[in-house]
Amino acid sequence: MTGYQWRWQYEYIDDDFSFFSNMSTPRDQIRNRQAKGEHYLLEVDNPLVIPVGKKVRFLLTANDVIHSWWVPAFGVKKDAIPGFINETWTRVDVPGTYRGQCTELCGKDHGFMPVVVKAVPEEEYNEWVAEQREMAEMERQLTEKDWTLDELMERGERAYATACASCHQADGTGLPPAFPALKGSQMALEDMEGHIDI
Ligand SMILES: [Cu+2]
Repeated sequence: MTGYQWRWQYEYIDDDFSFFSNMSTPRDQIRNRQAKGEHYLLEVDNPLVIPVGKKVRFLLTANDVIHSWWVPAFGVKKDAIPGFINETWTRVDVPGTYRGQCTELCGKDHGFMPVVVKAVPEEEYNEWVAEQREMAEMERQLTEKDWTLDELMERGERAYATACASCHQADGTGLPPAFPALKGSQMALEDMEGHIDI
């Protein structure tokens, strides 16, 4: 797994697929415009899924600053450090949903990159892995498809909303001075190659 500001990426090295796990608590709950849910700040779009009754080995690193992967119920708390690979393991015997958090202060949204692990019976796990592999294969084939502008914009909006909007804001105005506005910036309007590269 890889820590990012501010999300986790889970890579199933032997099975050729990976995904990002983003906090899914609605912004309206955080800003007190809506009642807080049962798993406030401890819920994600894509949980890590592991089989029960088996030792599961984790390799941890990070892509920007030091994070730390912590699930109290597993007794696991391990730093994820750029340029290093740490390892740890767990064995979960009771199926269920387990929750944790990043536990190394890693910047503005440190409190917004929770960990959710779903431990499921092995058969269910194998089915899930097969599905994920199929989806990853489909995604690889999509790179050969001719996209319409509407399709691209829809995908772009989804990616922006989950990966970029927490700093750059939905309307691109950013949070200066730490996160300058994209809207109207030289990077967005003039340096197209540099923009795409980032
Ligand atoms: Cu972190």
